[in-house]
Amino acid sequence: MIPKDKRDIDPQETQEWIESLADELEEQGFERTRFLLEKLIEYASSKGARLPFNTNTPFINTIHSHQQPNFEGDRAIERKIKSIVRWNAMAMVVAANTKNPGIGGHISTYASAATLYEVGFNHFFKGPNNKNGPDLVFFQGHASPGIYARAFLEGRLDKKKLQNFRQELAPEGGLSSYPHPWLMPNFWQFATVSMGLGPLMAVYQARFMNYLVDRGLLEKNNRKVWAFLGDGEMDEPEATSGLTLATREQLDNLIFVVNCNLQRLDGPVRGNSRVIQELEGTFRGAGWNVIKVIWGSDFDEYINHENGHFFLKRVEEIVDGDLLKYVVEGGAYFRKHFWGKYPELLNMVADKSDKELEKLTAGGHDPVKVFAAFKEAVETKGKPTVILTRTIKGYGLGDAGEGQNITHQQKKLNQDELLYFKERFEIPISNQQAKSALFYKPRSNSKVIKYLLNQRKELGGFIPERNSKGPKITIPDISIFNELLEGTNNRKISTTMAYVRLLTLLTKDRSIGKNIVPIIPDEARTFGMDPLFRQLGIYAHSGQLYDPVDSDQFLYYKETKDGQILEEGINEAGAVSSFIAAGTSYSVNNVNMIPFYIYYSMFGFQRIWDFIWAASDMRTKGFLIGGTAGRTTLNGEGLQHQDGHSHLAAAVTPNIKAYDLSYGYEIATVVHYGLKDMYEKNNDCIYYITVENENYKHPPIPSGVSVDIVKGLYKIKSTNSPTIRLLGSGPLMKETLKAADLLKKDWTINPGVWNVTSFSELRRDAEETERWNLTHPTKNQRKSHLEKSLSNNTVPTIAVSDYVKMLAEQIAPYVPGSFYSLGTDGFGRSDTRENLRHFFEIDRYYITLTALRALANEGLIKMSKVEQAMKKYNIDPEKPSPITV
Ligand SMILES: Cc1ncc(C[n+]2csc(CCOP(=O)(O)OP(=O)(O)O)c2C)c(N)n1
Ligand SMILES: [Mg+2]
Repeated sequence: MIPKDKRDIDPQETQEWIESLADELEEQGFERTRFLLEKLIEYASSKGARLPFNTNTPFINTIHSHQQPNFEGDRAIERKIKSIVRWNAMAMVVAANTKNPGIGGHISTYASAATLYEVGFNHFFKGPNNKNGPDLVFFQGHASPGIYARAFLEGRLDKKKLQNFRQELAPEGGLSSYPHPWLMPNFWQFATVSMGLGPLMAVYQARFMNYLVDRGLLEKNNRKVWAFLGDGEMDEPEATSGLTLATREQLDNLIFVVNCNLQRLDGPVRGNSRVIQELEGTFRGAGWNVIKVIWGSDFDEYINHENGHFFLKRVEEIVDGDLLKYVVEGGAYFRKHFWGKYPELLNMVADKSDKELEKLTAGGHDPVKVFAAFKEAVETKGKPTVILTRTIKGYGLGDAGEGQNITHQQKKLNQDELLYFKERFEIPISNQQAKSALFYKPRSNSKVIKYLLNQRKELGGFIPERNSKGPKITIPDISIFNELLEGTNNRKISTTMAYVRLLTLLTKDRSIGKNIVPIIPDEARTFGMDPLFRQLGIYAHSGQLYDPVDSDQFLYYKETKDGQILEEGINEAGAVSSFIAAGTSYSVNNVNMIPFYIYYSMFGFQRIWDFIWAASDMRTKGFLIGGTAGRTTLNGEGLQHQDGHSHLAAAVTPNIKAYDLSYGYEIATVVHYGLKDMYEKNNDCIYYITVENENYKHPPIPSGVSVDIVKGLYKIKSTNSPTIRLLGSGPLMKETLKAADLLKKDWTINPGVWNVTSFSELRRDAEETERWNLTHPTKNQRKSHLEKSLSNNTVPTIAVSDYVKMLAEQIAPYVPGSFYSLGTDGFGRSDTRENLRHFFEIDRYYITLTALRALANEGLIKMSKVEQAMKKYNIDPEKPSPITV
């Protein structure tokens, strides 16, 4: 008999319906039953019955006990391996914090996830030599001690390394706190600790694998992308933002495993409801295959019991806060508060002691249940799978933190707690060794080690393992860009147009054209890239299933399975994840791909800097192109579009080389150098180039400046005995040259003029030089490019850019003479370029004014000349400041 439901006006009839369904289930099976139910629902809906939309299934395991496959391993040995890994992971954190209190580390995350990872390592994660190609695994960053502890058993990391957890600076090296491909370049592939980025990056890695296959650049394979995620992490907006893309693209190579220990750092993820059910709804709604692994095998007997419906009813009543309390309070409390609600339920556990009740396993700690879920996930076709698995945070810590609110931060165990841990997981070491938290590794010919190595061998070798070099690649000669190097004569174009031309030339190149990945978040028309739609095609896994509205035109919107362009829609976070997937392809797919991601520069660093930082962490290569950049050059769009500061962010991202360019030949020079730098010399960096939309004539490249363009500063105009010099940059080069004309014409001053292509590269070089000089005081002191270029003349310098003043100021300490920076601090405005440049005080008149005042400050001209200039150029001394509005 099913339990009473208040809404049920005729329980007898309900029971009859259920019984006939039960008969059907028994006789005809699931498929037929599901069909009948669907028909009934369809019929009821057609008659006007409005059925509530429900994305949830009952709060039990998706795979029922009678559906689960056999576990294909030696459970006893695997338990031993797992216990030893648990011990060493815990000992690593405890030892590090005993030696250096406050060094940090996490015990509880891995403690909850151990079974998930061990089942993966022993049975699923394909290694680099697997004939189906290696899987990619995004590990939960805070679980890294467990991943190190396993690598220790595998013989990949030695004891010294483990002792130096979080002490990479130790002379013999150490282990990075979290996954980091710079600090451990042969080990970690993906940086995951900025939570929420991992899930989105994983979606796009899976999608990019299909892109490579669909374009014929990678053989069809059976590789999977696994993303292990925290349930708290799923609250980050990025974590769920790729879910519908994953189904739209039918990413059956993608598996999310959400470690639902129901806790985050401060406390419960959802104390008052159930995070697993909430996530189930989200993922099912997005069309994913959802496998819940909530209850361990110990619970099967209650679910399958003749009174099992009481169990089903009870689990629907409780919330996560209750589940957490049962763990912390123990068996008697669990009996009273959970089972005790209904006599039928209480009866079911009458023969169990409190201790036994306490030990009933959660689904995520039961290898049999986890194995079943992983197996179904890898076999699922046509859609991605998420496994929502219930675990216990700090599992095995006992009083030291199991399930407690403080558990995330637990880093130290006292001697009793260490002994408890040792006993609970049967670690074969002495009590004395346990109290000292010593590492334990069985002999290499022991069953445990042999088994573990054999499983990895069968699966194709160890993971994680990072490949640091892509295959050899030859970059074509710079002459492919001759058209840009030669200038535009009288034709006026923008640097954006020059960039699009460059991209077109590159994609046509026979040797590397196919490796170029143009990425764009719904802004191709803004940048004049739409002709590429037809030429290169827009990637669509399913091809083009419709006749586009512009199909009668030559440049129609062409979607195709082997399309080269990744048109990501209004989704900068997704687009940069594609950039990361393409830019790490040399390492994770062994295929050199060269991403060119162009976007509205305001929606780059400002909006998704964390992804760009992660890209840098992961040694991504490629070009980020900040389009329509410059606070006054992008006129008309107003304050939310006008970027005057992305170069500051770029300057402090360690391996980003940032350029704000004025002319087509500069773009050709920098891109060509960048291609060689990244793909021939194998330097792992990102080139950030801002391009603008102001049209003007582009001169041909002056001779001998290529090297200096890349270094960040080259000479445009020299004078015999200069009294002042102007540094222009990007779109403000034009105003700088006009100012030089004014100075000459109106004041007979002839300034030297330089073009700064990169303030940040100049500063880096100067700082490195200074650093060397500091520690080599008696050696011949070195000179930076800035010094070599400018130190012949100690005259005042006026630097101007379309960015905040701080951009140019970063080189001030290294420039001889006084230094004045003009820039665009303040909110943007929609107005003409001319008005904006006046408003921000960076136009030719303000440059001239600043130059005159600099000379007056030096006593070279009278201050009254400055006032004269203000009158002459109509500069109002009481004009409102751009930064105070
Ligand atoms: C973007 C971001 N915000 C905050 C943190 C700090 N942080 C690290 S772990 C953690 C809690 C993680 O909880 P959950 O995702 O549930 O993982 P668990 O450790 O419980 O498996 C927090 C808040 C972070 N690493 N990244
Ligand atoms: Mg959690």
